[in-house]
Amino acid sequence: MYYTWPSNDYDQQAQLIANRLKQAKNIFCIAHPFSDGDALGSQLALYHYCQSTGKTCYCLNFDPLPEQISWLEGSDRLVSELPADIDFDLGFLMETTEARRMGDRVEHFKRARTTIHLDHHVNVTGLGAINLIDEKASSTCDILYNVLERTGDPLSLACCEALYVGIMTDTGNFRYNNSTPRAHEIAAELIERGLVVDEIYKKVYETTSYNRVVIHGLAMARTQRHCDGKMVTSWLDLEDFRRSNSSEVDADGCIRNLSCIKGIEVAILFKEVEGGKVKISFRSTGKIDVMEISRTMNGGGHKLAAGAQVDGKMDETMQQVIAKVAAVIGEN
Ligand SMILES: [Mn+2]
Repeated sequence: MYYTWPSNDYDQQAQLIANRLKQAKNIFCIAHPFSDGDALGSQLALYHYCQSTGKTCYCLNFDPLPEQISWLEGSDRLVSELPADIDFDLGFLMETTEARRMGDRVEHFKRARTTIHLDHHVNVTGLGAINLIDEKASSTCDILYNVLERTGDPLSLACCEALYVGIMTDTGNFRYNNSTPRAHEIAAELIERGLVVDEIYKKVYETTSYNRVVIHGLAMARTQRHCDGKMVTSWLDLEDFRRSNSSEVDADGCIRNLSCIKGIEVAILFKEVEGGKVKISFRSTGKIDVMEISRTMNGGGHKLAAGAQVDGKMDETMQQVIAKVAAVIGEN
């Protein structure tokens, strides 16, 4: 289903945006806070397209970039302010489901004479004068490629690389079910333009830090089984983070490793945080609704991935939560 405006015809709409882009001189773009590969990829792809066609493009971005994508060419040219003396022909809003998530950023969007919103999430309200929102698209970079292709202009290697990283990261390196035939087609077209995919893969997925490996190792070594192997748990306390000189961000992905264990229904990771609190992450393989469980602790999320933060000591919290989840598993 496409949600587009003014036309509901995808081709027409993509061509309209391509034409506007070709005519424009001064452009800027915004994406959601705390960039992922698709948010940064779509911003930088637009930036590189503008660079090679003699246009000015400002990429507004206010947050630190994750290491996995910060190597992308142009990452050092992001700005946190738009120059006051430029009249912007076009402002792009990308990879953003709702204005609320943008905070003050949405104010910037109003600076452009024409606003364009590109996105692939479900239930998105188009916030632009022109919107191209395709729920079936693998990523925003997928949609942006369809627009850039229609300009007829050649795409630079840096532009192709940014688009590829967006599609690659949003599809989990072409493993998730949004790895559509079109996503593969676009990847093929980008590769034909000269991308070196194994180098990109290495930078995105096989580059990590020492601290990250150490903190993951600690969590993995403490993995425990409960309920005949239907539940697995592990934990990290503040002392672990201090000793390994790592931060909570370094522990990202631990829970995914736990949830890959064959035969489990629920994986839980407990992390001690400052202020006498414990953060709890839940993953379900399908049978158990972990959002329901996390809601009983004032947390949230969705059926297969949820989290909560509670006051309390690690030992007691773990005992209580494990008992609660064991009861849910027993009922199912
Ligand atoms: Mn995306």
